[in-house]
Amino acid sequence: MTYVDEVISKVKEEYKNEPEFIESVEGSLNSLRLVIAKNEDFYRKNKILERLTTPDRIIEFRVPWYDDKGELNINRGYRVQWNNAVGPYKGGLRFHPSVNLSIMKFLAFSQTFKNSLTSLPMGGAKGGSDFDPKGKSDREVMAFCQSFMTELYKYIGENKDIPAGDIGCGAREIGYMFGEYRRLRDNFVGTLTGKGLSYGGSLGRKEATGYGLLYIVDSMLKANNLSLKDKTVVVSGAGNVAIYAIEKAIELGAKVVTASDSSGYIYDPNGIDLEALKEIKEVKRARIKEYLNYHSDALYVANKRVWEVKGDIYLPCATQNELDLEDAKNIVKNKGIAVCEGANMPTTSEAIKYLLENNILFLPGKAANAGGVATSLLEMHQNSIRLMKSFSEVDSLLKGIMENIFANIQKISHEYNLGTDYKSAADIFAFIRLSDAMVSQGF
Ligand code: NDP
Ligand code: 2IT
Repeated sequence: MTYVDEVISKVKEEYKNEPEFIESVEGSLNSLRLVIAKNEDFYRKNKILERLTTPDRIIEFRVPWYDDKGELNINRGYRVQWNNAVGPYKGGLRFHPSVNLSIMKFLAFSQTFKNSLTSLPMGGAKGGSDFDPKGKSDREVMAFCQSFMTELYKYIGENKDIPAGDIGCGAREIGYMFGEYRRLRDNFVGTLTGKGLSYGGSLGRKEATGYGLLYIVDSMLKANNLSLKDKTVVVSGAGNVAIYAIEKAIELGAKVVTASDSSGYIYDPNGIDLEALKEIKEVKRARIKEYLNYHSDALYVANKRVWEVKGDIYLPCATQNELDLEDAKNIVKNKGIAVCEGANMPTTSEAIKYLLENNILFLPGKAANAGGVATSLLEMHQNSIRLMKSFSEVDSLLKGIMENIFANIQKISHEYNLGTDYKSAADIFAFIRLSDAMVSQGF
């Protein structure tokens, strides 16, 4: 049995009840076959794959908070600190009822690869809670966030572990957590990123994941003699990543025809009205169906996914496993050009295989959505030097980082003869850096 197969089967056996974690490990380790085969004895001797698939530590805690009816609620909180070989732990916090240990572990594991791929000094972590901010009052969200931080603050720090946002955790939640952290530490340091602009946040962080996605899509299309101009783009989600992906896609000359939430999707053949979408989602925190109040000629499709819509570029920006084999078949049938992941692991492994076999350009989330965490690093940098960069400075650094990620992926693709298998190339690049850092620092 090869070393890769050995470790995959151990992980599958040991963590049978953690399907998302297994899926992410299998996905990455399968990409590494060529690089491991070059020096299998060395990697085996240093137990590199065992080390990479085992988190440094998992912190799990109780989060009690009172709702507006005066009732006590108990949620589960997590922080999974995966690997800090290349820099302090870094990664977001997800607040969603589906959060469990398997999801936390898959996210922390892939964050470690993503952060390594940026070439920046950031290790990997993820955290969150099964708390659902949807439908809660501001006071309830604040009560939850304060309680969550009352426990989390013990384990984080500006040089140790720097959380940020993710699904269900935006500027409001980061603000409440930062306030509590500052109070508990009695110190003003940038231990969270995604902060508001009035208290240490970075210009451009809000836009960074979506903008970064489009910058790397643009690089990839150019490398394949294509461009975004006049392309039809199909986007899923209507949250932070989706909204700013739509904004930049429009700016780069494409037409975006969809947006969605967990209830259904909007199809607007005239192009999504971004201002309406921002008002519905960022201001009113309402359902996507409300878009019909702004554009009655758009179509609302309940309980279905956007992948049935004909387009050129498909950008899944909602959640994991939202694009499966059937969806991939639709995309191929509709002569799509590319699928690029704004979300983390939105495409199932069967769907990725089918897309690659059918020559659809595919960019994995760990490359395509790395602009968010990269700009978090720029926020940390600004906090450390007590200065604020302008929007255009941050944006041009972000663009450079995304172009550099794509250039590194291409270099590996050439070296390993991978053609346009950017997924394997991204994993290999991230792995080489991590492995080198771990071996150099001893066991
Ligand atoms: P938001 O909470 O802002 O938005 C999430 C969007 O996805 C909403 O439209 C939500 O709909 C939808 N969604 C969430 N869960 C589900 C589900 N189970 N089924 C269908 N739709 C769902 O999160 P973000 O935009 O920040 O995150 C989106 C994705 O991008 C996630 O995978 C995240 O991990 C990833 N990501 C985020 C980064 C960031 O900087 N924020 C950076 C890199 C990756 P509804 O409101 O109905 O739940
Ligand atoms: O998945 C991700 O990269 C994020 N949610 C952003 C993490 C961060 O630390 O900014």
